[in-house]
Amino acid sequence: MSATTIARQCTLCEAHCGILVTVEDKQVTRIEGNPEDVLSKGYICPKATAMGGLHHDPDRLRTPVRRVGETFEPIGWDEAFAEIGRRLRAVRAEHGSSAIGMYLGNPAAHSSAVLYGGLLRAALLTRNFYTASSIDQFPQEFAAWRMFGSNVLMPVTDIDRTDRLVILGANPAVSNGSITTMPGAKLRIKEVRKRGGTVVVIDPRRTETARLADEHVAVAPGGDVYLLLGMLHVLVTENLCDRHSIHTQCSGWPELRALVDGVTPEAMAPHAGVDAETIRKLAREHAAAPSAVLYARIGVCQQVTGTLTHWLVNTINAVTGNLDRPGGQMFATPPIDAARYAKYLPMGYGAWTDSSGAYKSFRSELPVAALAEEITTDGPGRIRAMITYAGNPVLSTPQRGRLGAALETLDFYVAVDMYVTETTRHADIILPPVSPLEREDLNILFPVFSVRNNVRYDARVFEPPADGLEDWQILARLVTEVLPLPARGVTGRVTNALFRRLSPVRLASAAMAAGPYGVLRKGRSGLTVAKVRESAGGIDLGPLRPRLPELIGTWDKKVRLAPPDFLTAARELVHDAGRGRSFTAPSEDFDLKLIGRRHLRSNNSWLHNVPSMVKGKDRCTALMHPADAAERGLLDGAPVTVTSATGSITVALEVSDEIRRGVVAIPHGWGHREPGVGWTVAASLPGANVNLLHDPATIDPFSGAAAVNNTWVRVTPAPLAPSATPTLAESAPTA
Ligand SMILES: Nc1nc2c(c(=O)[nH]1)N[C@H]1C(S)=C(S)[C@@H](COP(=O)(O)OP(=O)(O)OC[C@H]3O[C@@H](n4cnc5c(=O)[nH]c(N)nc54)[C@H](O)[C@@H]3O)O[C@H]1N2
Ligand SMILES: Nc1nc2c(c(=O)[nH]1)N[C@H]1C(S)=C(S)[C@@H](COP(=O)(O)OP(=O)(O)OC[C@H]3O[C@@H](n4cnc5c(=O)[nH]c(N)nc54)[C@H](O)[C@@H]3O)O[C@H]1N2
Ligand code: SF4
Ligand SMILES: [Mo]
Repeated sequence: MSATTIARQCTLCEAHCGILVTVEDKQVTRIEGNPEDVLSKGYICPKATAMGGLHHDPDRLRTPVRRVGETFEPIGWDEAFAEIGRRLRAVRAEHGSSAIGMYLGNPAAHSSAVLYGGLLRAALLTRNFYTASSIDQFPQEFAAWRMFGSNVLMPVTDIDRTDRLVILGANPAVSNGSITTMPGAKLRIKEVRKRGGTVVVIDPRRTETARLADEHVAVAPGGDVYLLLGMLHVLVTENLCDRHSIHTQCSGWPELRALVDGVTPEAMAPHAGVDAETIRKLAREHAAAPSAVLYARIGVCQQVTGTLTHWLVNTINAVTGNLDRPGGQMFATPPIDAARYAKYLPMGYGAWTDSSGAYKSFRSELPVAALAEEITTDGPGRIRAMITYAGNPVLSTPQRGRLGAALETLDFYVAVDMYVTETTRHADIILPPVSPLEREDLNILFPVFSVRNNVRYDARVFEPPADGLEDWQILARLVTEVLPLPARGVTGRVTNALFRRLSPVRLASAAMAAGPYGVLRKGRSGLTVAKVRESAGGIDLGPLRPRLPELIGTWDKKVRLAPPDFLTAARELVHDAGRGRSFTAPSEDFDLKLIGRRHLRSNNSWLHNVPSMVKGKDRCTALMHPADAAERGLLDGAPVTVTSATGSITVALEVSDEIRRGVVAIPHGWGHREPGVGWTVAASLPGANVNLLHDPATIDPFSGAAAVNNTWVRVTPAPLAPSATPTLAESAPTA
């Protein structure tokens, strides 16, 4: 049997690395990096091979299934859509539009089917719309919206040209970057140093990224906001700001200066957990470098100060003249220039709330932390039916362990997913898309956040099975089912026929024609999908170019350095800090701060069924400093109980001095031993759901994002047999 090799991308994470997939006898026999890929240049991480593992996984659903008692039975597509339509329309007729809730998970953003996700959302007209963004980049979007006039204008870190890269709350050596698409992040970081630049990592853990850096600053979790305020004070009082950039690009400079008056590094140091001299040095070196950029990501998003921290990150970049210039923070010019138009979209901020009034709508959706309560709380806004698409919120979001039971109480629940997961096991019907290797796509979202302008294409490696549907086709059928169509028998067929012709690739092709490189602007030399398809690894559209003030959505085209509500919140924070109250001070009952971490072979909750991804040691461990372990009499490898005000879980302890004292790190997305889960490999693995420890009420007050890096815990020996032979934790000198 001859082998064929097809170029496409790995769609598991934002990096979308170019891969070459070799197939022999219908089996994926090799996956390697595509050296011709214009962005990843041959780089792949160990997860890429999971694209093959997923495709061949016997546990992956290949046909729609309907729940019968405790099990699922196959059902035909037409029958499935007819039943879903009937049930959803009945719920809406009886209880109104918002009685149908919808949740969109992370992989939704990794294919252009997300366009149809948006269409379904619009067709539902529900206020109960949720996404993984509200446990992810919401604070970053909120800060972007207030400062630049659009939530899409989250600036990209120009890592390939910077002289100084300062990373806060991100571990790109493992994650390969997020909201700055930078495949091969490790190599890019090494390049900064090779060309004489400096890399600093600010993180409570000496991460894989920190090990590549010139300097590691072990900040206290949640301490960044204090550290950045201290830095800003130094920049202002020592006259280190770039006045020209401030005056031409920004507004709010006098208010910003007033804010940091008296906010000295000495005053901030105890709350940041970083000494004053380090804060001063960080400020001075940021200003002195020819170009410098602060890059912050999820570690600081998932904090109660998430929005404020991202505001200060953008602000420091701007006032040191590093906004919209090479080597600083820039905006991409993607082939579909979403940011240009996004500024006209209403954000619907606070237009409605959850039933308790605690969570405000932002980006016309509600924070996911409210979800379980919105299903179980009686009242006019109660969710009676759910649609989940590419998400596993039972594991991935804090719900006090109540979401699974809540899903059971629904009148009807339909999931679009290829697995029976901790979430979808509660569904009445599961609709599985074909495997990612069976779909064709154009990467339309991530060029908006890429370190170089580009466009890349995903070819099908396998022809989809005759009765297989791609996500977009499933979503399109769902749109038809929920639209209030008259004479449904006829109009439904017409709508379906219309949608069948409008694949996202076709839609993207039209949008690209009208974009900055499109045929409408460039004539025959313009970009077309055909040209992208023919390229060996996508088309490079050049380095990031300055885009201000054109792109900005504020009326005067100025960047807002001092949004009034941010100033008020920051003043309160400083005031509290002056009285010894801060987000980094431990409480009486709990003495350790819990944060998250990611592993190179894991992807949120869902690669744990591919054997090559989970082989080796237990990944879901509580990482603790040796001195903290010794103080508590805890043994490396022994099971420990981690308790917060919200819940308690048992995992194995891992002792290492890479983590700051007083901090414990546990990864999310584990705990697959629930009954009925269809992941047979994952179901046998150790680990627990860390989100049982996080309180959904702990949120970033601006964006409503779940602040899961702000949970206090206590760790005690577990009354269980140890899973491995424990060794006495070495006691380390106390810092
Ligand atoms: N405590 C804590 N919690 C966290 C985080 C953290 O750092 N700490 N991180 C958060 C972040 S950043 C994120 S993005 C979320 C992720 O949260 P979610 O998006 O809710 O969860 P995932 O684990 O990504 O689950 C993805 C699901 O989509 C399915 N899937 C995969 N590919 C496809 C596809 O192509 N089509 C369809 N239809 N389904 C598909 C998988 O089978 C899986 O069930 O988790 C968040 N949760
Ligand atoms: N291998 C792998 N890659 C992934 C994923 C995965 O699950 N596995 N998930 C993908 C997704 S959905 C996303 S959103 C991205 C996320 O990409 P990153 O943002 O790079 O995510 P993490 O690796 O979780 O890094 C967060 C860092 O923040 C640190 N941290 C925690 N609290 C604080 C704090 O208060 N201050 C500071 N300064 N640091 C803090 C943690 O120690 C951790 O090192 O990764 C993507 N890539
Ligand atoms: S970094 Fe790894 S998982 Fe992400 S796209 Fe590249 S190969 Fe795939
Ligand atoms: Mo994420």
